[in-house]
Amino acid sequence: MRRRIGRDVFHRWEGNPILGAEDVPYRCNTVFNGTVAKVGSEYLLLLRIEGQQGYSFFGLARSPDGFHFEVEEHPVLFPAREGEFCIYESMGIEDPRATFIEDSYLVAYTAYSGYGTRIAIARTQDFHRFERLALSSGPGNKDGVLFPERIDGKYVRLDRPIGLDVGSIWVSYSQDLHSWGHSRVLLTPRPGYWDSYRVGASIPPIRTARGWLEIYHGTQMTASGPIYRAGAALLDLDDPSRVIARCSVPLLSPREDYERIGDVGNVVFPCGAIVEDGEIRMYYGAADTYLCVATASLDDVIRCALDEAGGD
Ligand code: BMA
Repeated sequence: MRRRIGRDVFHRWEGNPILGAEDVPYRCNTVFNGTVAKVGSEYLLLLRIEGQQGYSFFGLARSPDGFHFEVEEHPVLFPAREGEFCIYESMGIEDPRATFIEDSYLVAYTAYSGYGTRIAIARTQDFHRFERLALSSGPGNKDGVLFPERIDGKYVRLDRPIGLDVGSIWVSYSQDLHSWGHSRVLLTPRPGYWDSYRVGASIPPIRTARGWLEIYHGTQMTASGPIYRAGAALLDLDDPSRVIARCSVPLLSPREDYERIGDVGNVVFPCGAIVEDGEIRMYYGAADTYLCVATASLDDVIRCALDEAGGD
């Protein structure tokens, strides 16, 4: 009998989408691009919610099992309306990515204004109170993800500056989360591949025996706009500016209606993942309209990054 292995390395949960606008207890346009944290025995999702006004803010959802989530009554973080961050968040805050480092969560997110996008960093313990720490990049940068530990005493981040309209993943280092430097380009779009148009970091890097696992998003431009897919790369544990391996085929591609049809169709956009018992559970925005979850064995994802998974 022909073996059916499915077309994606990640398997969608049959209850997808796990959240849509109808699950949010206040008026909004969409809920998507959420990052996950396990606090005690509870799973939390910090969600990008786009209000009906058109700008985004963050809400919080809770779950006992990582699949069935309830969105809290009130949003937890709005764009700053005063202080240093205010003018750079005037068009919203987007795409949070939470990293547990030392004794708290650092959330890197996109601050969006008429001056462009910047990577902002906020600290939280409980996902209710946030301390804005740094506007950590100039304009034209986004998709910031922080590593969960310092390397050689420095914070490390992947980010996505746009140079000459080319979107590549870079690595940068910092002593204090404010000033970032020693930037190097890491992963660039590959002509002829599924990630030929732009690439950006998606989930905070995960330490594995084979290197830092980075699940990133890559886009391919088509006559009807870009297609967003998810892929994987492995970076050296001691020197993350060294790429060990990169998948040639994606891990997850938009195929279901909820990924194909929405405010921006043909998008899967991960912002967080949890590894438990050898399984990686990835949370992703679908079509800029829903929040979904998909799982894979960590070994399969690493095999895919190493290009050992086969595929065509
Ligand atoms: C990216 C980001 C994401 C969004 C994606 C698809 O550039 O803005 O927030 O999900 O585009 O529209």
